[in-house]
This record gives sequence, C-alpha cells and structure tokens, in this order.
Amino acid sequence: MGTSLSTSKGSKGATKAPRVELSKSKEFVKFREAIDGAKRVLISTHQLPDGDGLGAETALFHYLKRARKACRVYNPDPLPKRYRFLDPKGQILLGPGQVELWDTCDLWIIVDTNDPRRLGKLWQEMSLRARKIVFLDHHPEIAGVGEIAYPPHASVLADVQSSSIGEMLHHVFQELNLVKLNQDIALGLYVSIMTDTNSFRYARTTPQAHRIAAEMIEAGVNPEEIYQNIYSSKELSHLHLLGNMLQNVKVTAGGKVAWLEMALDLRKRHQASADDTQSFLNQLLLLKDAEVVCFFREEDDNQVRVSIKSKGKVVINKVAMELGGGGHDYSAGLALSAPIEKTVEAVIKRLETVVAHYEKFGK
Ligand SMILES: [Mn+2]
Repeated sequence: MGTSLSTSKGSKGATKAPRVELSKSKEFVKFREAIDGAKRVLISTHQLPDGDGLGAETALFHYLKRARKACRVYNPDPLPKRYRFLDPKGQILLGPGQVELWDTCDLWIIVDTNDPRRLGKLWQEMSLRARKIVFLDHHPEIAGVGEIAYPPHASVLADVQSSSIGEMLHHVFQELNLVKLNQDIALGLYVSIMTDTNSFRYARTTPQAHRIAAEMIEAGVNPEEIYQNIYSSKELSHLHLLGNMLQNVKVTAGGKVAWLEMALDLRKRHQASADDTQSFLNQLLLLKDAEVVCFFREEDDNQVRVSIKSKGKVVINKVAMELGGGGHDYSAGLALSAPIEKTVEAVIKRLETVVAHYEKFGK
C-alpha cells in the first residue's frame, strides 16, 4: 500500500473520511463545490467492473461533459465485452494501455466502492495527483479489520439507501441541476439500476429505482436491447461451464448454505473471463432452502475471490468484513490470498455460524 492509504492497524496521521447521508447534505454541499470548481474530472470504478460502476461512469461522464467539464474515465481493469454497448466507439470507458493517465486533475470521482484497495495500483498512481477525491458510494462503511483511513483530501459521499449508484446519481443530478439528462445519461443510469438490483429482484430494489427506470425508458432507453447485451451474450462453452458448475453445487447447514467453487484451470479451459462467471452465483438463488449462497473463484493473481449473497434474512457482510472484504447487508465480497480449499473452509464455517445464529435469535 502507498503512504496515502493504510488500514486501521497502521493508520497514523491519516484522517477518517467524513460520512454523511446524501439527504443530510453537508457532504453534498462540499461535493457540489468540488464539481463547480473543477475543470478536469477523472472518473473511476473498482477492479472487475460491473454494470453498476460502468453504467454510473457512463452517466456521469456524459453529464459532466454536457456541463462543459474536461472529463475522462480511467479504470484499473478493461471494459468487459458485454458492456461495450455503453461505449460503442471505445472512446469513453478506458483504462491502462488505452489512454494516458492524467498527471493531475481537480477532482477524482470514484464510483461504487469506498475502498481504495479495490482500485489496485491506480490508487497509488493517482491519489496524490488528484486535488480532491470523492468516493460516490452506496455500500456501508467498512468496519473492523478492513477499516480504512483516507488521506485528508478524500471524502465519501454515501447513500446506503440507494439500490445502485445509478439511483444515487439520479438524485445527485437533480440536486446539482447543471444540465438536462439526455439519452446517453439515461442509458448509463438504467444499466446501473438494472444490474445492481439483479433486474429489480433484490431486497434493496426501491420504488424510486422503478420510478427512475420508467423515466429512463421514457427518455428512450430500450430495456430488451440492454438485457440482451448484458445477459444474452454467452458462447456455447459458457453453458458447458455453467453445467459443470451446477453439477457440483455444494450445500451445508441442511441446505441453507449453498456454494460453487471454480478452479482457474476449469475457467481457462472454457475460455471464460472472470466477468463471464459473475452471474453464476444467481443460479444458486433458485434453491428453495438456501438462505445464503456463495461463489469461490480462483483468479489469475493467485487470489480467491468470494461473492456472498443472502436471500434477505441473514446479514452476511459481517462475514466479508471479518475476512477483510465488505459490501451490503445481503450482498458482499472479499478476496483472500490463500488456497481455494482453505478459503472455502474459512468462509463456510463463518456462514454456518451466522445462519445458526439467525435460526436461534431471528437476526
Ligand atoms: Mn453497486
């Protein structure tokens, strides 16, 4: 880690970022000032970018461009193929090797995470070159072992009530009131909301998420086309890989906990990217008895990435935080540099405990 970031264990000198609900607005006023004063704005999202982060970046880029800001998106990881429709000319959602990283910028807006570690080495490269940094996020504050100490020029503008960054941005755009939304902005917002609610199915799907989606459809976005792009974009080998995975679903705690393990060589053999397999976990949500589902995936960098989802009773982000990750109450993740068997053991043991606790105490 660079000098500008440390976890709570070694956080001498760094200040904790102020964190205020969007509606309370003090933090928002500062954000507005930062936007007003900024000529050059850099936008990024987390590693292994998802539809929420990429859609939000698309919306924010077009919004700020319309407001006559010099604007650039620079991500730590490349754009997954299935999201290319957000940027058909390949000129907006860029990253290493595609465009030069700016030497300086007035404002660096990071969407869909509050954790600098999820930017990889981009954080070290850019954090001291940006005059101000704002994390626009809807995840709960990371507590415990993974707790973050931010540099003094960074802050978090959070709205944990928002289903997605798209929903939060819609609110932010209304408050900023700089320009009208156009179809490019609407597309980004819709993709963000649709993907982060698992097509309006998760517990955190709000009435407002539906209202905004309706407004975006009126603005000209095409739901079917978007759905086809994101979800109906798989090769035959993908279905074979999914079949193989589904043959090997594991369960414990009387079926209340179910999980999948994906070895790197299996994924490589089926020529699937990490992004291709993101939705596998959702298949486990089809199980009647499962309360908590989990996906373990070996990554190219010897880490094992773990995604955990709950059907909405058992809170699981504490488990992720205990192991250095984070996330929402019912959807969280972490990454460990340990063999997959050890990772499975550590995570499943904790999930069995939280499920047993829920059974006993109802929370
Ligand atoms: Mn999100």
